[in-house]
Amino acid sequence: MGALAVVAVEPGRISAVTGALTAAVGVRAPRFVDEDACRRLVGGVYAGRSAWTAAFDGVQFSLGRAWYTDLELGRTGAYFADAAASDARVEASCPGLQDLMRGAASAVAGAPVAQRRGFCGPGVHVFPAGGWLAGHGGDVHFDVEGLSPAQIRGRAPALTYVLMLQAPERGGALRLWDATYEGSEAPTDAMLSRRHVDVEYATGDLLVIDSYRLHQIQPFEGATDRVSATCHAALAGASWEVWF
Ligand SMILES: O=C(O)CCC(=O)C(=O)O
Ligand SMILES: [Fe+2]
Repeated sequence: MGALAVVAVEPGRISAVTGALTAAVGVRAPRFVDEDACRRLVGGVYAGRSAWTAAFDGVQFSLGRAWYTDLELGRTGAYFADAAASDARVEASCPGLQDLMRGAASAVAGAPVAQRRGFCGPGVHVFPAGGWLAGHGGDVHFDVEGLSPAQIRGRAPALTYVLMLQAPERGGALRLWDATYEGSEAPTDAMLSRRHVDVEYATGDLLVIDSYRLHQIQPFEGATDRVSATCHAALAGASWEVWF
């Protein structure tokens, strides 16, 4: 069996992601966004700090609401009630970021990608330097929370997009396992013992993975928060839609 591969595509060629993902566990577009643009976006994220949403007792924050956090925290009512305002906060702090993420998803899908009705659009994760996740790493998980039972049953195509806006000083890779969702959100020991690869991010890199793939943020060090824009995309019927 070949090595567990994460392949790179040129930023202008991300339409090749879908094909590349049939053979690789992840596809990276190095420097998809240049450093100056990332710096501006990160400046906006911090200028909008009072509008961040905290989750898991301050383990992480987001600009814009993330479905999986509100689902786990029993806040789905707040998620839907706040969706339009969540998008307005992201746009106010990071103008153009949601369009950039949806544009990336459209380029990969080769078709227009719509915002999922009622859901929050692409948003930003902030994992604080020196925080719990920096010390322990994140949850080992699949990104299936936002998929409907029918989508999961039919294994609807679903992709996760991560744009690293501010890489931490050391560490903070995304570990990708040679294992995908098999009907339970709890990874088995057998899955965890399979091979894995750690994707190290540089600021500006875009990573695309199959949302059914087992993954985990690795611990990180230094005084710099890990700040990344994220969205999930899935084929719903005949068209793709995105949410955070
Ligand atoms: O920031 C990352 O590298 C991945 C984040 C993640 O796993 C998620 O948003 O579900
Ligand atoms: Fe994830």
